[in-house]
Amino acid sequence: MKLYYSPGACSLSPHIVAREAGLPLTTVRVDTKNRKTESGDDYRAINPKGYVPLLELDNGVRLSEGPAIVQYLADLAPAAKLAPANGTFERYRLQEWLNFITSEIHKQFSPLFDGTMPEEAKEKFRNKLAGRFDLLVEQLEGRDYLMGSFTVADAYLFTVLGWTRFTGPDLARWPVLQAYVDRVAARPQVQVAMKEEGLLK
Ligand SMILES: N[C@@H](CCC(=O)N[C@@H](CS)C(=O)NCC(=O)O)C(=O)O
Repeated sequence: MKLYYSPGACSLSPHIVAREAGLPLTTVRVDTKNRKTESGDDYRAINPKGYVPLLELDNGVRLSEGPAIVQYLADLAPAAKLAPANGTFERYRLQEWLNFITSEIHKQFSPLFDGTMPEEAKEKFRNKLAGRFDLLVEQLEGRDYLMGSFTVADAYLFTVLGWTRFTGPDLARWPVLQAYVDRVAARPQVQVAMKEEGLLK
C-alpha cells in the first residue's frame, strides 16, 4: 500500500496507524502548495481533492479522508486492536471521537495556518479550540488514551494537538493534554512514523 502524505500534516495519523498495525506501507511525499508529488507528478491527477492523506491499495484502488483510512487500516490488522470490532457499540464510540476530532478540532486549526487570516479572527478559532480542549481533558482524566487503550482516534488526536506548537493555543494551559501528547509521542511506532516524515532525528 502507498500513503500520500505531507510531513506533520493530518496524514501523520494514518502513517502512525499503519506502523502501529505492522502493515507494509510505502510513503509518497506531496507538496500540497504546488500539488506535486516528490517525483514531480501532478497530485491532482492522483487525488482530485488535492489534499492529503490518500491511501492507494496494491490493486490501485484509492481511499481518501483520514477517519475512513485509519479505520480501514485498523480492520486489516485486528490483532493490533486499534479499533473496536465493526458492529459493536464501541465502534460507534470510536467514530464519535473521529468525527469530533475532524470537525471540532482539525478543521478549527485550518484558519490558524492561513497567513491571510487576521489575528483577531485567529483568536476566535483559538478560543473555540480551547473549549474543545477542556472537553478532552474531562475525557482523559484517569485514562491514558481516549477510549482507555490506544486506538486510531489517539493517532489522529495526537497529530492535530501537535499543531499547537505552531499556532497556539499553548498546551501548557492543559497539563493533562500535554502529558497525553508526550505519552503518545513516546510510543515506539509513533517515533518510527515521525522519523520517516523527518519530524524527529
Ligand atoms: N477532510 C480531509 C481533510 C484533509 C486535510 O485537511 N488535509 C490538509 C493537511 S492536514 C491538506 O492537505 N491541505 C492542503 C489543501 O487543502 O490544499 C480529511 O479528513 O482527510
